[in-house]
Amino acid sequence: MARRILITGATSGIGLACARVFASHGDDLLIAGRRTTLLESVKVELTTEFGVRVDTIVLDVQQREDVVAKIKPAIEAFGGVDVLVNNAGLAQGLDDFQDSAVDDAVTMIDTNVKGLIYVTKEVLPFMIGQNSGHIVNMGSTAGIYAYPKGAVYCATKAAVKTLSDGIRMDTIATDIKVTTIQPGIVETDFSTVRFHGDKDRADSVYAGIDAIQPEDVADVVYYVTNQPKRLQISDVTIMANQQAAGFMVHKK
Ligand code: NDP
Ligand code: 8X3
Repeated sequence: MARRILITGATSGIGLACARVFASHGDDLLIAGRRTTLLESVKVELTTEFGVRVDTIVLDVQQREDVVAKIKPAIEAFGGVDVLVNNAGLAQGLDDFQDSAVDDAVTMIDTNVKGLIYVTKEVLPFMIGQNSGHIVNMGSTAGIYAYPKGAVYCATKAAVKTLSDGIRMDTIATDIKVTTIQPGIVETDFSTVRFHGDKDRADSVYAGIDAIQPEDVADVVYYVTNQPKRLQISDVTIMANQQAAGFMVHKK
């Protein structure tokens, strides 16, 4: 039976790959992101290719009132939700903390931490009401191993892991599952966004590394959401073969 999957940040990278893998298995999708045109093109692609239902929410997860106004009606129209993939997120800048922009820090905290909280608070009542559901939060190896010039981004991803663990505890009396996915270096638009559009600098991050591809992460997300009811995968860390810790990579 088709499940109902809500994915934030489904317009590119890991979120888009997740949308594709769920749709390819016949699941229906409620996809969110800020870029309206991309959301619509993903909808057309997935409905045409896989015949699944795809609803869209134009949403900036930083905007609390917007999240509150849009998520609940969208889920009601969609008929409920079985899986939430809290994937929307970003890094801004790569600078020594003392030189970093406070505005960048605010954007990362508002998106990666507060946005995740706003969305989850709107979705959880549906899951609690049906006593089932799975929340998959996109953490990072950056949340395990801090690295130089990434203090705030790493802190936001450590917060994602801690939020997952806390929500898992608080919903222990329900059949809801909570998983943190902690990927290492994944080749997406992530670094272009981090460097404010500097594509050459972004490309240099992935040069000499056979980086993880977004589809690799999506396959893991799909896997963790397809386990028996008795089994809950609490967290998964995924690294490139040339990676041994956060920013510790061996370039060839
Ligand atoms: P991308 O830049 O390709 O994708 C980021 C997605 O997040 C986009 O769909 C974007 O959509 C969405 N997004 C960003 N800000 C907002 C916002 N305020 N409101 C709603 N959606 C938002 O990067 P990735 O796919 O790599 O990143 C996805 C997640 O994976 C992030 O949480 C990131 O931290 C995490 N991650 C990435 C790794 C990597 O190496 N790439 C490794 C580990 C974790 P739109 O712009 O349309 O709003
Ligand atoms: C993204 C991975 O190592 O660039 O979370 O921070 S890293």
